[in-house]
Amino acid sequence: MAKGMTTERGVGDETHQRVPEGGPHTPDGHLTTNQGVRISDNQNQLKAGPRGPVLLEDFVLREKIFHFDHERIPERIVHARGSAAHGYFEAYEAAAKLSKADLFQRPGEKTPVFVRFSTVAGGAGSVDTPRDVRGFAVKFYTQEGNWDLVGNNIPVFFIQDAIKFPDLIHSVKMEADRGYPQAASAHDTFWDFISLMPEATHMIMWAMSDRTIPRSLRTMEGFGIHTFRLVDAKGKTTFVKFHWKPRQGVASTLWDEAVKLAGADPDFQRRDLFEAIDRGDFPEWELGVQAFDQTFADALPYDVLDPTKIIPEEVLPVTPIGRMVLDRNPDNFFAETEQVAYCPANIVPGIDFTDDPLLQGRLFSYLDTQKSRLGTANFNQLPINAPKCPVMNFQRDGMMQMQVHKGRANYEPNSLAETAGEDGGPRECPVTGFRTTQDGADIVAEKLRVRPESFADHYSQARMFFRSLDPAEQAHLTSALVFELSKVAIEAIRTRMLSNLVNVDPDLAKRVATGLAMDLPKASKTPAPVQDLELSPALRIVEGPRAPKDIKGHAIGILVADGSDANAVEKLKAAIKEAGAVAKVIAPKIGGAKGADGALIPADGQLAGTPSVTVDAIALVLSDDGCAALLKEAAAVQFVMDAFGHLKAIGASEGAKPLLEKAGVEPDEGVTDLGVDFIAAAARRFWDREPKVRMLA
Ligand code: HDE
Repeated sequence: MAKGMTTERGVGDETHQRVPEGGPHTPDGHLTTNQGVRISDNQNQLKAGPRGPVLLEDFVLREKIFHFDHERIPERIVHARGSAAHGYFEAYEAAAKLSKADLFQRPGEKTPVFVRFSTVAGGAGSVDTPRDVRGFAVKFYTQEGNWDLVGNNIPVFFIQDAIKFPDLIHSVKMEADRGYPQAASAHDTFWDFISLMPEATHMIMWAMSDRTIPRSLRTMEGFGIHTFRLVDAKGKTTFVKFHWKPRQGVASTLWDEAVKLAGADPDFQRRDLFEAIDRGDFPEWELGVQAFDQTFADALPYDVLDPTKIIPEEVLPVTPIGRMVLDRNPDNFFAETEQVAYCPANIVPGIDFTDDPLLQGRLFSYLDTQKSRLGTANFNQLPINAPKCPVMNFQRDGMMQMQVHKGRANYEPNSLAETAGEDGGPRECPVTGFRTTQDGADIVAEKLRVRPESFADHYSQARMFFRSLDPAEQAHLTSALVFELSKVAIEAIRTRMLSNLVNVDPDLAKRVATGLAMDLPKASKTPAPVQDLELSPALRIVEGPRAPKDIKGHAIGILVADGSDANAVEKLKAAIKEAGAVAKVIAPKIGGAKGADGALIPADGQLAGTPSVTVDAIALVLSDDGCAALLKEAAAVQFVMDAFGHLKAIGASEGAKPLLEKAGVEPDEGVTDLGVDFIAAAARRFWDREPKVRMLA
């Protein structure tokens, strides 16, 4: 049978599993059933007469409909909505000093990866831009097995103990009786739970900050959250916290923009990632670690096993140990993005766990959930999950077994297998096989259901986070709390939440109370005194150390209409391209606009379907007449009004001035002509403008 035929499947041999573009092919181009029988007619069912009943014997119809009926699998209980890409990881020299993991040993060598970004609360078909934590899961296909670093875009978590996870997720998902809201934390049950769980307070500060409304999946940091261990060749272990730092910079949207994006393009972030990779603008992250030992950990005022705490970068800098580039889109969303199965328990020699009680619970959950989602213990044989190194054991059979294991011996030790050595084989490898580190294992303890005293401080880092932010971000966070709590119908929940916020920062609590038109209650009881920790400016996005430095990777919308200067459009497009950004010409009609010289200016998007929330800055290239026509088009006025309100750069031709005026644009640094100033301005947002356009809490 020829290679590439759909009926020939073998695990680990990708050429057999890829169905060619354009659909399945037999060598002579005929469709077949799944049994390989050629299909004579794929348009009509088998009927008794041209207008007669359908015959049960139509196996072609029955097989096709049966398969279709079963095309969906259960969605993930959390992180159902995701977008993914292939790429590679390259270690730097620093990595091998910390860990003997094979992928860290040869700087510059490429290890394949598959990365899936996700929202947490919404279903698989929900929008891309709700206020939500984003998953950041990386599968490294190393030569010594798969390593999954299953992280988030926020470095802390809501809870300290895995036993609380089902409660947390039940509270944030659609309410049990009414089935809404979808993909939103702004409702009673979430805030009821949170207000009763002070340990969530630090995470709530992050969740209400601009981190949970990222502009792009490409402009997010990623974090492993838990403290892990790296193990070197001598067996020495080092504690580490993993960080992914985007080369694209860290950037978020404004809340109003995120809300409008949900309507304008529910797939905004999925599309953004796909298109960037498609055009060769490969997103890149640096992997870094905060590495430390037990003495360092003991000196900290919080416990490194507590996943609600960070180690500020000012206290312990991040050491870069490698970089990751995403350079290939999935060929098939279902086969890859949907069927990929991550698991924090997938580690390789050179990496090990700690006793973080949240991590320990996760080590159980993921394997278990894959069985229910993918239906069989053999999910590891799916191409996207299969290691790219040899797999050999005597696990056998099970639903959807893809391998045809030969021979009599399915036990170890045995002397009958073809590969068996003298002592019966294949056998374990005591030297190079994975061995759990003994570090930290010298504890003899009672069996207890308790929270350690060292996990008791729930507010100090929440305070540090809030106070470290830029004032604009503080205002966004405060307004987000007002927005969310305004959706909470039960007043007692709002009051309880305000009591907790007083512990974080009395001023923050007061601003939220004012925004809700409620009295400020007394602070809730704290199990540990709240400390004033050193602030950490590294936590800022706005004017922070990782804000995007240029317009590389940004999208710039150029609004044109009949009568626009085609030369000016061309010049602008060239300058945008030269700067590494993408120009999108937007016109009232998708067929384009007629330029002043009569030639067609082709359009990439139609005005009503391409509002300014879909781009990072706008340029208006309009003639007097073109502008006059657009003054009567609400979508054009809104286009400009939103760009101004979302603090974006606006470049305008002379003729476009009346549109600026109608949209309420006031002159500032971000409002320019179409020259070089515009390209420079398009790199950033104009935070000083915000108080003019929005009343924040
Ligand atoms: Fe997950 N989580 N999680 N989680 N998680 C899942 O596994 C779970 C937690 C994270 O793109 C599930 O395959 C428990 C923290 C990501 O496919 C499930 C606890 C962090 C993804 C599960 C946590 C994460 C998941 C659902 C508390 C950041 C998506 C589907 C102990 C470090 C991976 C699945 C993808 C997915 C359980 C907490 C990240 C049910 C029990 C903390 C990025 O197994």
